[in-house]
Amino acid sequence: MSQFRALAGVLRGGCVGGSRWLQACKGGPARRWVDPRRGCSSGAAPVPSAVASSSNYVEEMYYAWLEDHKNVHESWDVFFRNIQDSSPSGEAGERHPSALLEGRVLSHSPNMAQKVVEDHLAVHTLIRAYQIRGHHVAQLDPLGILEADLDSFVPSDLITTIDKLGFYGLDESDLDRSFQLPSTTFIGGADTTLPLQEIIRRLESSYCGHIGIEFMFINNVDQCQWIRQKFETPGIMQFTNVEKRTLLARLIRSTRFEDFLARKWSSEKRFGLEGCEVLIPALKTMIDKSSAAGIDSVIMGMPHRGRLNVLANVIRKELDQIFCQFDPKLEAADEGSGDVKYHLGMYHERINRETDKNIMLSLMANPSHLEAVDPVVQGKAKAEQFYRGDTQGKKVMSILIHGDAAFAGQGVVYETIHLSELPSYTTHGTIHVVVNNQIGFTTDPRVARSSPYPTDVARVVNAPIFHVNADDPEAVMYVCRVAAEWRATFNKDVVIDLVCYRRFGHNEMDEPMFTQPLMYKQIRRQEHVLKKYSDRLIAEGVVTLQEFEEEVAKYDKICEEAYTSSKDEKILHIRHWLDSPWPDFFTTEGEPKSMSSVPTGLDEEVLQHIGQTASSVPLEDFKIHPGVSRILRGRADLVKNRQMDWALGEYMAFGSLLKDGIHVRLSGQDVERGTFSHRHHVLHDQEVDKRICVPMNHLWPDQGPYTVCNSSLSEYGVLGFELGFAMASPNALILWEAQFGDFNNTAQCIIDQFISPGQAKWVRNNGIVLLLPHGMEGMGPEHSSARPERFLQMSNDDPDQFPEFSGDFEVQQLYDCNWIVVNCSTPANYCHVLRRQILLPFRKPLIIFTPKSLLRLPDARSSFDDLAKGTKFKRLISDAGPADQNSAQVKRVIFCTGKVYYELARERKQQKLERDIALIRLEQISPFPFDLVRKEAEKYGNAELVWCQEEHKNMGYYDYVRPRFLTVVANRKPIWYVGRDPAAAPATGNKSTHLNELKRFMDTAFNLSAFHGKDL
Ligand SMILES: Cc1ncc(C[n+]2csc(CCOP(=O)(O)OP(=O)(O)O)c2C)c(N)n1
Ligand SMILES: [Mg+2]
Repeated sequence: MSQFRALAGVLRGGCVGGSRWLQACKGGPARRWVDPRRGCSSGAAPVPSAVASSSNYVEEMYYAWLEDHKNVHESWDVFFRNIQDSSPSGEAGERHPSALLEGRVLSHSPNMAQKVVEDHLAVHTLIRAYQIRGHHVAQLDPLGILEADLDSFVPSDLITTIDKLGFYGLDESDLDRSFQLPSTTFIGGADTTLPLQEIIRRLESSYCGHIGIEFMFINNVDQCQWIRQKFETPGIMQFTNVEKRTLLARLIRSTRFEDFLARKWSSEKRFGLEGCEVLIPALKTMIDKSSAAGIDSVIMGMPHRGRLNVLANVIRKELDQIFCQFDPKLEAADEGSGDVKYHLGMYHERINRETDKNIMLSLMANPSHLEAVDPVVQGKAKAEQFYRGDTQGKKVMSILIHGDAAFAGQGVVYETIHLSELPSYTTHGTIHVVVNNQIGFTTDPRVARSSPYPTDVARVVNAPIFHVNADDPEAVMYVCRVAAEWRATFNKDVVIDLVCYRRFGHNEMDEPMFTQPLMYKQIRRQEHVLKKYSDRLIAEGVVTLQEFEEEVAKYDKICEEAYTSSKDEKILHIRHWLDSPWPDFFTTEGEPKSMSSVPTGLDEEVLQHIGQTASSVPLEDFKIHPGVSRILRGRADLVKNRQMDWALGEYMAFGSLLKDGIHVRLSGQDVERGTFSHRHHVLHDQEVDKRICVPMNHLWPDQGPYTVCNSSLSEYGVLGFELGFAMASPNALILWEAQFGDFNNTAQCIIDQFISPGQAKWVRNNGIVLLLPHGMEGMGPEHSSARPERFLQMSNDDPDQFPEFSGDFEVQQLYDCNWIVVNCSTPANYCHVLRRQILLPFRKPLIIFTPKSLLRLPDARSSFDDLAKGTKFKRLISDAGPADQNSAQVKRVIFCTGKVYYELARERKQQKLERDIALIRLEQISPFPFDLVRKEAEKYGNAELVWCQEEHKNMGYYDYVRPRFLTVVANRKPIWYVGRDPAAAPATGNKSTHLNELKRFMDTAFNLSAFHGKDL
């Protein structure tokens, strides 16, 4: 608003008033007009409506114009030309100024001038209308029967018929009149004026042909101009014969690959690309252009449709490796359960033929869950950029391919797109390609989305959207070229909407006529794009029929030969489909380099150094908040006493890993400070806006980098992102923290589909760490439980089998599990488990239930001794009190995990039962420490075994630990349950109920006759 006012003031005071302006300008340079494309003239005014009504002014302008047409602004030039052209015969050729003015201008000038100005404004508005709404009438549907924007309505400001000119107060007679083109269009090329007819023709061709562009919502004027220039400049969409032949060759490969699969495996699901064969040349064009711009690594994510074709013809996976996937008899060579062929990933380095440069292409493995892979791809791309120092995305980029229904319907698309501009999450521009076959399984778009296009979600980040008719391969290549240039120029997301069709059913077994009869009647009539394009190139003389047929035969032969050699394949190597190999981390066979447990203790001086940094402000003249100052002083006191709280324990873990050059990245909502205000990893100068200090990055000169970043308020997107980040390198500790543990369920898909089964499906390790604040503290149904039961239920260790391991039990067990679930009760053990995560010779996801009240509980502190050299992570913490000394007399052993230990310990002390009851903490819940639990059970051979948890009986750990305890004691003893009753909600909303529940189960825990006479 204020800017607008300031501008208005300048205009009022400026030389815009009639003859005053002319006089002032007369003394100026002879030519004061600037190229309208670059903006407004500083000293000249185009036809201003109010001014134009002044006959004096017009007269003066007219004389100036007669002297030399270039004396006046181009708009006045057009104006006088129009008047001359529309003068009665005789006058037109008459050069006597006063006669013309008297006859045509002076008597009519107010009306005439007004009309000319209005017409010009109308034409400007018309141009803008095409730029904004032209895409609504673009011919995007190859079938010619559907509306890509789900609306047959034609905007009234587009000139689809001559009578529509009336909308602007124009009519047919105006078609030959020339109009000045505004600076916001490039349709004129070198011409600054064009006849109306030509203006409309060019607008129609730029905006209403096979390409529909949505970009006028972009707030940045330069970016809008850039797009206008790319699509409006006459003749810009031309291709050389060589380019056309390359395009044809790629289309042949794409089409014939699908044909080949269909011929050989007619009844196999493969989710063919038929109807969008152009996707392959489209991706290749983007990659060519990006390679030319300096990109040498492209990370891609895509759903089922056309995936095998992308693997074959874009990534260039060996065809025999793809074909052998169809052999049902092949046995898998690797551990794990594997995945179906259209979910597997791939990683391949090759030479880009167009640029002769090396390029790494990887397609991430993904689950069936549509769009779930999007944030994972972004995280992986970000990590590669980070480790390569590619701070602007000039070397590494991501491409995401989507289905139309999924892109519109899945919320994770929004969550991912919303990361695109955030400093710690941006990948500096993603090219999104939507395979818009105008159907999702059996569902029509009109009932699948409320937005006009499936791509509207991308508008929120000002990404331009290029809709294109997929049956026009050259139009598709053009938008791909522009998209790649856009990404290279602006480092922002861009969307290509390939409007196509699906030639067959959802998969090859499906009958689409059940649900889309008319659409499929049309599809059956639809000529194949390869046929259409080859006919066209043959007609143009770009290729001969013989050349075309030879190219087809050549590729068919390649497929046949690969098919033959695929039959020699005896074993299926899932390892060959790895999307993120870590070559130096494993042996050449992909095995861990050692299998022994790792000491995770630290030197005293390291602990002291980290402790001091954690309690100080490493920058000069940096004023922190007094509250933070108090926290740092508290830390300093702890360090002086060789003690640590939770935050210090975390500091010790991160700091010591950084010392070894490990990258540590902690991401999640409000992680910088910590939801519970305990962490304070980022200090804020109280006097200088946005000045921050991350002490963790000031520990050692050659330390690894520490990244701590508050994320967007998303779990699905951000956890997926961090999982992808953790894929890039084994030498990084990547942690995602939920604000409260239960919020992990909005990221359930990432947990269920990637984290739990990732290695089993795709033979890839991942060491992501989830920090899930958990604990029943009377905070209500939410904010209490991180749902341990869900994680434990997915743990793959056998409850009924006592494992017989040779070698190092702890490490072997970790190696065999799908993930590690811990609930540490001390800061030292938390530090150990984080360090173990990196020091292990393999990577497993680590789920940590983290405390809330324990963050500050004095009893829950650790001594530096607990982290001293030679110490290690304790999977189980034995009782070290009187019970331990008289184990045979102990009547009850209570096993527990996490915070409830402190409540039990307090109560036991109060009731003076320390000799009778042993308290044992399970710190690593899964994989279950069978060996250590057995030792404890044997040690307290005369005692009852109790499992105590604060969670409700149908939640928490009970269902997981119970069968394992029974396996340990060979079913000879019961394991009694103490805890809250079963419930539907994870916790009560009522504080007093919460306390009553606590009291009740504490009473049971310490009532030594509670289970007497009870049946098992
Ligand atoms: C999250 C999720 N929900 C449901 C499905 C089941 N499903 C598989 S494909 C599909 C239709 C997808 O349509 P679209 O995104 O347009 O892709 P197309 O198959 O048309 O290429 C559905 C609903 C799924 N795979 N993932
Ligand atoms: Mg679809």
